[in-house]
Amino acid sequence: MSQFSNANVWLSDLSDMDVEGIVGQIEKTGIFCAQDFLSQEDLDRMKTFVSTSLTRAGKESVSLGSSQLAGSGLEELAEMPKFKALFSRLYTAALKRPAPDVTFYQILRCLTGKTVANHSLMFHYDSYVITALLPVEIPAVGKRGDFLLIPNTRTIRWSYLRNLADKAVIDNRLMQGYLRKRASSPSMQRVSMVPGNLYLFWGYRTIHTNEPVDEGAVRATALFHYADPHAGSFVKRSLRRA
Ligand SMILES: O=C(O)CCC(=O)C(=O)O
Ligand SMILES: [Fe+2]
Repeated sequence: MSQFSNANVWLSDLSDMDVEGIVGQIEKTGIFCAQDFLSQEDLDRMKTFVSTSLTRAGKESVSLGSSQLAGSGLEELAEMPKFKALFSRLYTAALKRPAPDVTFYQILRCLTGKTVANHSLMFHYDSYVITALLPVEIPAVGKRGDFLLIPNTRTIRWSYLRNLADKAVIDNRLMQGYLRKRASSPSMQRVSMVPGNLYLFWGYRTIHTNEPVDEGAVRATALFHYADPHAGSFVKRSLRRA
């Protein structure tokens, strides 16, 4: 079977009404799930890639960027015109603005070993408007590393300093402690992700994180982040340089 056969069919059939429907669902429930986005073949190739990467990393957690994904299939997905178009279509439908060029801030996060805790329960807002999460491997037993979210708690800030202020509110011990306590309460939305499904949410607007997994287990997720509202910000550039 050809690569990304399921994804191709789903993306080809997606009408503008469907895209509006996805936007509506993310606004209302915080997250949209496209089931079986990957075929078993696509998943197997990615799983093999994860396992090789973890062996290379000494069986500890590792995050790989776009330049390190050759052979995984994820770099091919990121270049697929129909996949890229999904993001610009969602952007325009949601923000009623022309969409910027689609280039992804892409990562493959592989969590395992003693380092799992360092990469779990770190609540944050992403720097990008749209986040797509593609679980490749999720433990079948023990702690599954559920995805936790409090959806759409802020609007897109067109001011970079306002964005930094929001981030500062979340990124401190007191708030992280509060959110961790809330993690087990019903007020926190929880998604037990299924490998091969594609999950879409407003990463910039949503407080989110993942729960840990057991040391001996593997949790691997591919992330596609799109559209930094502050890409052209003079303040951002100035601060980076400082
Ligand atoms: O792996 C996950 O479930 C979420 C990761 C995430 O939010 C991120 O890398 O920005
Ligand atoms: Fe994130």
